[in-house]
Amino acid sequence: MERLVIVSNRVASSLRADEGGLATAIRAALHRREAMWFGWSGAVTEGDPGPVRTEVEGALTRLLLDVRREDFDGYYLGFSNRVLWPLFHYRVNLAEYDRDAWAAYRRVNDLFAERLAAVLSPDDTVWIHDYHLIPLGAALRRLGVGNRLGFFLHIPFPGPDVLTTLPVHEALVRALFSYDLVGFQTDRDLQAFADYVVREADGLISADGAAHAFGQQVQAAYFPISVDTRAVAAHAVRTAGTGVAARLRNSLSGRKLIIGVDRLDYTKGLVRRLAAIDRLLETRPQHRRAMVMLQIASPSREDVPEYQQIRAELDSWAGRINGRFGEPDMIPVRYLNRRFRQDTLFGFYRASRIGMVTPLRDGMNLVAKEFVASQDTEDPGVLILSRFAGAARELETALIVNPFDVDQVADALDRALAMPLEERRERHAAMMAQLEVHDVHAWWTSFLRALEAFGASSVAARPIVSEYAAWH
Ligand code: ADQ
Repeated sequence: MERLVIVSNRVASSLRADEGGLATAIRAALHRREAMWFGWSGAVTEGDPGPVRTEVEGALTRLLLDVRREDFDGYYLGFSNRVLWPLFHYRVNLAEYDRDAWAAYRRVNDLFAERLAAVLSPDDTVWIHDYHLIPLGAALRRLGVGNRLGFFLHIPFPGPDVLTTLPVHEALVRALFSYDLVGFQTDRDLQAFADYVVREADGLISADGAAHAFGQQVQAAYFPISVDTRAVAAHAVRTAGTGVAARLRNSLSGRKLIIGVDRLDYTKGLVRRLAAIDRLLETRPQHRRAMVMLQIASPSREDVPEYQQIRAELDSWAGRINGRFGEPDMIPVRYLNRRFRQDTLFGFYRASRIGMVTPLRDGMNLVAKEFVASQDTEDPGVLILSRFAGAARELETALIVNPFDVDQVADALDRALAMPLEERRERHAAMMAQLEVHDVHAWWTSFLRALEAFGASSVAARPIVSEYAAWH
C-alpha cells in the first residue's frame, strides 16, 4: 500500500490538545491512511545523534530524530528563525545572516535526508513542510531518492527585492526545483516565486504553471491552508457555555469582548494592536466602560533576542493602557502569556464581539479562520483582519485594515463595536460559506491529488491545479 510520509521540523505528540495550526492541519492529512511522520524529536545531543526512534500509534508511525546541539543551534535558532523567518516576513533588518548558520542548516537537512532515505519505500509519497526544510528535497535527490516529493511553505514567499538580500537566495530557490510540486499559501506568494524565477533566475513560467529555471522544472501552485470548519464550530458551541469560557462571558458584565490570540511573535503586529486600543480609548471615551480586550500571547522562541524584546514592549503597553484608562472596578486590557486548549479558545472566540487579527505579515493565519468558524451565526462577532495576512485573500468581508495605520485600526474597532446585527450576519455568512467549502480537508486533499498526479505525469495534473486556483 502506498504510504504518505510527512516531514516537518517537529512531530506533534498524540497527547497535546493545545498544539498549533500546522500540527492540526498535518494531523488532518494523516487521517485514515497508512502514514509516517518524520522530524526532530525535540532533543539535542552533545555527540553523534543516535538512531531514529519509532513510535507506532494505529496507522501512524512517528520517526523521531535527535540533532547535535551545535548543528541545532545554527539550523533552528540561527538560520531558520533568525534569517529565514524575519526575511520571509519582510523584516530584512532583523535577518542576521552568517555562513556558519547556513552550513549548519544544510548539515541538518542532509542528516534528515540520510535518515529518511533509509526508511523510504519506492511508492511512498513524501510531503515536506516549511522553511526549516527547503533543501531537504535536493538532499534526498542527491542520495538517489526517486519518490514523489512535495513541499509546502507555510510562511509568505517574499518578493525578489527582499529575497535577494539573502546572500544564498539562489541556492535556496534552486533547491525548490528538486521537488515535483511546490505549494504556497496564496496567489501573492506564487506570484512572488514566479517573479523571482523570471527576473532573477532568467527562467520562465509555462502555461501549465510549471516553473523552468536552472535547467530544471517544478510545478508550483497555491493551496490556502484552512481549519476543520465543522469541527471548530461544534467545539465552540460545546465549550462556550462551560468552564473557563463561561466564566469569561460572565465576567464581562455586559461589556463587549475584543479578542486577540497569537504566538508572541514580532510578525503578529501586537504592539501596534495595543496602540490601536489605546487610540480608541483616548479618542472615543464612550467605549471606555463598554469594552474589554483579551489578548492571549503564548511565549514562543524565547531564546531569540527579538522575542524577549517584544515581550517586554507588550508588558509595558498593557500596563500603560490599564494605568491610563482602568477604573477600580474594571481594567480595559487582560493580557495573558499562556497556552489554552484549542477547544477552549474556540469558546472564547464565540464569547467575543470582535476578533483582532492584525499581523504585519502572515502566511495565512488560522486564528482568523477559527474565529469565524466559532461564531454564533445568529449573532456573530466581527473580524478585523490585516490585509497582510494570507487569510485576507479569502475572508474579504472581514473589516480589512492596514495594521501599520493605528488610526485606521482604531476606526475599524469603533465601527465593529457599533455594527448592526444585519451587517454582522451578512459579513459573517459570506466568510462562513467560503470556509465551509475550503476547509483543511480541501487543503490537504488538493495538495496530495496534485502531487500524486504530477508525480505520475505532469500533463494529467494540469486541470487539478487550475481548478483549485480558479476559485480565487
Ligand atoms: P503560526 O504563525 O503559528 O503558523 P497561526 O496560523 O495563527 O500562526 O496558527 C496558530 C495556531 O496556534 C492556531 O491554530 C491557534 O489556535 C493556535 N494558538 C495560538 N495561540 C495559542 C494559545 N495561546 N494556546 C493554544 N493555541 C494557540 C504558521 C504561519 C501561519 C499559517 C500556519 C499554518 O505563520 O501564517 O497560517 O503556520 O500554515
